Amino acid sequence: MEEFDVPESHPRYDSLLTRHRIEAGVEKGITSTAGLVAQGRGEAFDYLLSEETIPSADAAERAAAAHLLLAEHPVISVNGNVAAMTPEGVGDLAAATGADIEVNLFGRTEERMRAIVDHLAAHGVTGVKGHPADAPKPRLEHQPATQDPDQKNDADVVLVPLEDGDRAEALGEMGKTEIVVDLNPLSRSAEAAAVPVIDNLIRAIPNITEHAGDLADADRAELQGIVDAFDPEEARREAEAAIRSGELS
Ligand code: PTJ
Repeated sequence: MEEFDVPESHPRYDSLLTRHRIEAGVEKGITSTAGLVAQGRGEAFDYLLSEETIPSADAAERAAAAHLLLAEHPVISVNGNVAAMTPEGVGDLAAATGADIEVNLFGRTEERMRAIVDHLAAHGVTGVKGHPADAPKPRLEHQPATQDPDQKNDADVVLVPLEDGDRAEALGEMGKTEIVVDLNPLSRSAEAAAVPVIDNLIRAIPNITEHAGDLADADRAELQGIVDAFDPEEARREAEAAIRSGELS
């Protein structure tokens, strides 16, 4: 794959870098080809949001940080897109919140599980769960999404960036507090989430980490206040309104 040599001053630098990472992820066997399609869909929404974190997304990111800090067993779920886009960001967020990192793939293969664990390790992220040695059996084709074999079972708060709608709904039904990062405010995943973060993952992960750093000394009452004040419907509505207004881009 060609080196990425776009200057940082380029107005669409982050977007082009993300695309480059996803392409490289496919070449390395980390990201699925469906992941390329998902990225294209995300880019379209991000373009309509002017590739910016809108205020309601920032509020969602603060609520996400508060949830992760309050949790007994927070888990960050990593798929092929997340691993390719921001391996170091996932490590930083886990360190800031005490969350476990698990690889959970929609299109699961042992090769891809291994490639992702190795890729994370190459970026200093170790102790990742869900690698082939300790992973449960992959879901059989006929099993419904509710019989998810993923290892989030004993988690109380899960961050599932770019999750497939069926799996997001199944997690909600399992009683998990679900934080979803998804640029589409109308997606079923965003609708299933207690905290829908309508932002690009590449901006959302470091911003949640920053909020977690700010809130590191906050007591439980303060964290709970942030969680209680957050309204998921309002966050989705404001993102949709921003997209429809056409004022941003
Ligand atoms: O690696 P795997 O096998 O687990 O597969 C991962 C994908 C993403 C392919 C899988 O979960 C999938 O098929 O997802 P969907 O159903 O295509 O949904 C992806 C959602 O993420 C869409 O609503 C996109 O708009 C959104 N999205 C794409 N890129 C980004 C994004 N949201 C935030 N940041 C992005 N960079």
